[in-house]
Amino acid sequence: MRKDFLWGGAVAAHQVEGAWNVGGKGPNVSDMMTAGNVNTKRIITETLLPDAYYPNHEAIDFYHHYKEDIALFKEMGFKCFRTSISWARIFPHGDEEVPNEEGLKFYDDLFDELLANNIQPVITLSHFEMPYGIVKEYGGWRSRQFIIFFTRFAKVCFERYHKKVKYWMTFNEINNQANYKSEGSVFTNSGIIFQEGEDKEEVVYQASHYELVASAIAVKMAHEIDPSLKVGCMMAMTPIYPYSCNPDDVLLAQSREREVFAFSDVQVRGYYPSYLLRKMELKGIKIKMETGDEEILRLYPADFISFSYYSSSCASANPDNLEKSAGNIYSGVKNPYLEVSDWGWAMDPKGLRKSLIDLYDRYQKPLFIVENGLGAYDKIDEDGKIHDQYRIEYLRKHIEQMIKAVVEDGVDLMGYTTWGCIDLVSASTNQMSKRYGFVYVDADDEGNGTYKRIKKDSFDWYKNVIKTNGKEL
Ligand code: P53
Repeated sequence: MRKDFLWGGAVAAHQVEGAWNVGGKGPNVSDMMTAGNVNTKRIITETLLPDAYYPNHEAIDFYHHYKEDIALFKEMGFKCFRTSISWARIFPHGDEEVPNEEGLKFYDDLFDELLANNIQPVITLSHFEMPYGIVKEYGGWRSRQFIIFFTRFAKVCFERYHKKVKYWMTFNEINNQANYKSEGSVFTNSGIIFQEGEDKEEVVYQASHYELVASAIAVKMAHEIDPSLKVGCMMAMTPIYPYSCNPDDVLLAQSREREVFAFSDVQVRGYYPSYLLRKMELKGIKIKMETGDEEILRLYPADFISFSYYSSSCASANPDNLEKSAGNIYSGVKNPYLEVSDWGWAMDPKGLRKSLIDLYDRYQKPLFIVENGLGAYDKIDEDGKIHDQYRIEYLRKHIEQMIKAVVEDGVDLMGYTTWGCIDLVSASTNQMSKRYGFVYVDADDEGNGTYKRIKKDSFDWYKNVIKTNGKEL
């Protein structure tokens, strides 16, 4: 692996920071969601209900613990740390002209602390997060106004932090919202709540168009402010396998996989792929584009492709007698060759190698794995420790395949950050008990606990992986 390979960990502001109404911050979409679990969906409430529990309000209180947490990342030897900037700390309602200085100052301090520990911040601008004020007032990304609000936010961040942050991403898992059947995903990606009777797919494609244009404008701004800045797209990568070699399965898998790639195709190639245009046409989906939109998309493609990888999925043209898989985003039928996690997500290390090859073949631009990890129930043993051998196994196997993709398949890979390097609030269920970290945080699904940090066994293991640049797994 190259010497400057960016080993590290990743989180998102709303899943760790807490301090939801501190420092002038306004509420964001995740602040409006109650806790759920595997069987119960989290609920989006229009106003804050006095008796409901909102896990993101406290999260792991990273806002007040970040120095202690960064010291732990430093101990593991992190080269980079991916987090996001909470948009509502900078623009509390979302449509202000002037940013909130206290919010900006918080990220100055955070980035300074990272840099002082030789850790490069890698920053997502909107990670399932946007001010709830403008979501309520304008209907989220349904409104073209959001391009103005977002690019204003992006510009403020690039201008303020360009000397501290080189690698940026615009929207987390932009393709996640195409899963319009999951209302939670559409709300957190785009601030959209569906209305009775509307064509959900059309609403989602319209919102995405605005996001894609906003993303390209952000690339333009970043390069103008500082030509050394790199702005990537961020997509959720889920390879879709044909369940069998029946050509019907193969064709179905291919068309599902196009849904996975649709948005990054626009962001990286700079134009809507013909298959997406044709699909919209055949379904009668009409989206509003303005003059100049296509030119912006074409002129300012993403500099690199970052992605999350957790799982793969299978497509079958005859799924009737087959077991369904629990999904992350692109659920399908269960793959009989793969084990599943506590949350039913198929664990597929070789799928990561395939993903790297597919993405590199498709785009020929540097790749960055910015999320990968195992959500599991951890328990503190009698010796006071957390023996998370299962997590070590999961990560070891994935890193092994990642290295093969680089060394044997010639993929250009910038770095690897594990998801939730410190335990955090889950994005899909809002549970605290779905843990990903090398560091345990003593907090439960109801917000009880001391918030004390405890190193798990995987902590020392990952430390050695980084130290040996992936030679010792
Ligand atoms: P959680 C769905 C499926 C796969 C990844 O997910 C997803 C989602 C979104 O709900 O999101 C990414 O916490 C995301 C992170 C998230 C992580 O995967 O549901 O970028 O914010 O926490 C893991 O286990």
